[in-house]
Amino acid sequence: MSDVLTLGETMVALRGSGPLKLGGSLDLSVAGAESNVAIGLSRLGHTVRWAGAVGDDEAGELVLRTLRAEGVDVTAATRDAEAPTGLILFEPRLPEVTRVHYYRAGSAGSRLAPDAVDAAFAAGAPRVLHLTGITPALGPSAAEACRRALRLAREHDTQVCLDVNFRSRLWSSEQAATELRAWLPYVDVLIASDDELPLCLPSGAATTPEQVLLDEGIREAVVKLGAQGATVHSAEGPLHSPAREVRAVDAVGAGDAFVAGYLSALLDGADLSTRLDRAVTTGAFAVASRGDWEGAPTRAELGLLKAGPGTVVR
Ligand code: KDG
Repeated sequence: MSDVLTLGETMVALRGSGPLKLGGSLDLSVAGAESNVAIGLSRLGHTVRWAGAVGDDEAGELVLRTLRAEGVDVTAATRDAEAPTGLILFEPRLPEVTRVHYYRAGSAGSRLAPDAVDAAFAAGAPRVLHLTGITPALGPSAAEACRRALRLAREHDTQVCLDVNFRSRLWSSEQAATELRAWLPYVDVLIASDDELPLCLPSGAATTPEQVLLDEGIREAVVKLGAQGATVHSAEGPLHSPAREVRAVDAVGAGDAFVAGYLSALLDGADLSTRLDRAVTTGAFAVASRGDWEGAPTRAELGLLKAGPGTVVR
């Protein structure tokens, strides 16, 4: 049994250093919101299974080797001989603005089959299932795989964490709202940025968004506020944590790192304040490092953020 099961698309990632149309060199890695969370959790000492699909190609091999090297269990991952591994290009266009280009329509990840989820649960039900709103946007099969995972989680008493992660390039806000609202009865921990919250709410809700979510049965509604930190809403009321101050290098992957920190402390049995504290800490590591997941801290490194500028650790 793993602590966490997650599923979604992981792509080959190419990162430029300036405008893509000018050419130049690109760094090769992998990226995917759910596998970013999986790596973050694995570095913090948790057992994680990733059940995505990759093509039967060298790009898929890169994805699987990378996840294996990071200690993520990929035994439930599938290879699709009929479709390629997806590709994502990152174009840092301004110091604070990165453009993303997807080449993932019809990819193996978008064709993830519900059977793969059965196989992942058959190997042992996890304590936590982590899903994002990206996977159901990829195609009907991937959406059905998520719905299957939600039903299996309920059958096995597995807690469910959903990170809304709205991607306007993949679907409309109406499509996202219809799908994700239907998921809410299965969700224990909902994580969203403040601008994503309305996607999860019935229209015309009379009270605060967070209260509506709690009334819907969400146990913890965690709202990411970027540089302002994050607030968790629960039956105990709201609890806020400011963001950790770091020199921002690359915000891509910060939300996933935040989720990894939050779930890590939840798995440790820590209270809400500790969950939030670890989440803003791991989020800050991601902001301070280039790449989707490369800067994720190990448990021993969590304290490094307290070291002052210019510190050399010998
Ligand atoms: O959170 C970072 C990821 O979103 C990104 O690297 C790739 O999963 C991705 C997506 O769909 O945008």
